[in-house]
Amino acid sequence: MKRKTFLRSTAAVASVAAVVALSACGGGDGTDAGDGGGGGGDTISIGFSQVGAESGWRAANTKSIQDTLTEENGFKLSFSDAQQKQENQIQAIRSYIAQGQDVIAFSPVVETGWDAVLQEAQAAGIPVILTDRAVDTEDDSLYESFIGSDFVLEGERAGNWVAENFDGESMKLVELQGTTGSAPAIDRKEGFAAAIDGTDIELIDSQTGDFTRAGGKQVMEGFLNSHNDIDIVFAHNDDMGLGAIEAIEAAGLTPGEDVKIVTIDAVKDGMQALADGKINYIVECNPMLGEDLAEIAKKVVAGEEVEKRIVVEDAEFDQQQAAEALPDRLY
Ligand code: GYE
Repeated sequence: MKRKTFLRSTAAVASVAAVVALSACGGGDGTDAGDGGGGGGDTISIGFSQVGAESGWRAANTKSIQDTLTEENGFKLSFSDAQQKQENQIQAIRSYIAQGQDVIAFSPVVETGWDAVLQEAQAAGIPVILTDRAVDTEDDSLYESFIGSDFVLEGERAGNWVAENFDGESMKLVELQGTTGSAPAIDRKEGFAAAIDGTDIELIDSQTGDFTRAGGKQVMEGFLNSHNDIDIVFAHNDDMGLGAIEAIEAAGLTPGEDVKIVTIDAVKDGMQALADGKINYIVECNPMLGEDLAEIAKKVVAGEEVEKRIVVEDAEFDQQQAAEALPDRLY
């Protein structure tokens, strides 16, 4: 299986959207596509299929996209929420194709199973931009650009923090995974495992909490019932970590002390829990992708070259740094 080649392709790859001009006449009745469907105005019609509303990160990401792809900025945005279901995303993308949108953008809930619908968009001459999460495909001509964080690196940074602080103490660790089959769940798991490899930190259990607070709480309750010696939780996002805090407190333990917690995202609620001492460390995942998406969409429609992979920079925070960063935190 060929996967993740994009992570290695650092060079800017020419991706001239020569077919874009044709897309206007491409498909469907164009009824819902504003003037992007060949009306000749400067407005770019863009259909965006969001994963869902599963987390604080997702809410911030949706806000960034809706606040940036505005009419004042030259866009007519059609936005849909797939409720974490791939079939809903495929359906949304098909309707954007039928409407003759100028550009289609989406954040794929899982990595595999996109080739057919992406080929349909390509056949209709509609360029596709990926935000946040990657697809697993052999044919990277099916999308123009992928804008998002390096999730393997995020997992590695979380694992490095654990290794640096607890190697030599025979700690037992449980993992709350994100949505099964999603790029961030696969990559964060991989990066983290590589970072703690060779240490005496032992991964004793690992299950999905689907990136939600309720999922994190429920899975953590199960972990606490079946293991009485959990020292550390690695949660693939803040929301699951926040759910785990509730389960840990309900079990009469002190999160951040009896059970250490490291998460990824650094959204406000997570940062507050970190500043309050209930989480020990957070690796950031920046959700503010709207501006990059707007810029790439404009370039693609203008037939300019765009970078195939745009890696978003992330920070990381300990408790002290979280307390300092919180007052100015945007998300
Ligand atoms: O970390 C999580 C969200 O794809 C990076 O999805 C995103 C992840 C994020 O539900 O909170």
